[in-house]
Amino acid sequence: KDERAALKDKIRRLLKEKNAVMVSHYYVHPDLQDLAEETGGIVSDSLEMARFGRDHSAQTLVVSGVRFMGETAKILSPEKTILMPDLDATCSLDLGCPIEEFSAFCDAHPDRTVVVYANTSAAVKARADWLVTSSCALDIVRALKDQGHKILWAPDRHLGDYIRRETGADMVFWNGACIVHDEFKAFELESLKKDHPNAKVLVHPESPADVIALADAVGSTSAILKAAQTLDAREFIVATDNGMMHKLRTLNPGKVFYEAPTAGNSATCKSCAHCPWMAMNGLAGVAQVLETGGNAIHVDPAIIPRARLPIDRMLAFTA
Ligand code: CIZ
Ligand code: SF4
Repeated sequence: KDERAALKDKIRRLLKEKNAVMVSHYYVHPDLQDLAEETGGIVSDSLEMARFGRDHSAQTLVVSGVRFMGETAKILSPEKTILMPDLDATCSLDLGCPIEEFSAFCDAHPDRTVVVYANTSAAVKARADWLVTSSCALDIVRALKDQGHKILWAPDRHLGDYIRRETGADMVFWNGACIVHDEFKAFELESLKKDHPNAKVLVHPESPADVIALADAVGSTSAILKAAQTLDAREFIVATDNGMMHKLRTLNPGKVFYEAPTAGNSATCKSCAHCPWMAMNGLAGVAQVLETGGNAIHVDPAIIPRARLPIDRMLAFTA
């Protein structure tokens, strides 16, 4: 406990000394979420993390999250130093969408507008027309459909198919999935609903379709936070990374939040619904990179302008 307090003090001091600011994702450890907010940074989803990093005056950003978030920050602010506690913190969606195969897939569908999720490499972004996150994907695809576009969607097939069902857009899909959300199970969720008949079910759309079908509210992390505050209920079952529980509980004292069941977490595993890459972020890593300047994100300068285009479109659309 003392060690944590000492690390937090050290980070507070180093942030000032280095003119740095921290941005943390909702899925990282509560210590990193609280410290980011307390020191003038934010805790948020990848869309708002990107916008905040771009607009903040600090010359150094510490990004607690996964690699694509650091890369997006670098693409938007190539002149800034972007540090991450662990450069091996990646994402199954990013890993499952290598640029060579993805580029060939795009070449095979030249008539389609390429829409990719934020959870992708800089090279994949540089091949895309639009970037989206789960908080703006529906609106952007709906607008493209209304303008007559046919869509090539990558990489999360559950989110893509959810958007297709909601918008009726003509879409072809890359076959990717999030290893966390893909594990939520509809059968077990129905039985948990029976145990808590008054609970409302909040689901992130990276989850399978039969889990989404049981939801009272479907949406991004920010939409889930909003639903927990506005829906008329005291109890909620939440199908997203359990890192979200911290914000849900602190913003809603008196409400009760249960984790939706995954293949393993009902009895045997307390932390199945948690991203192993998000979990690589910790206080010690933050302190270390601030002190040494290690783990700086590099993106090939040759692809930055092209990778920036779909991100700028998204940020302008959601402004
Ligand atoms: O599942 C993720 O990694 C999410 C929700 C990213 C994001 O857009 O914040
Ligand atoms: Fe990727 Fe899923 Fe982890 Fe998010 S929670 S970083 S989508 S693997």
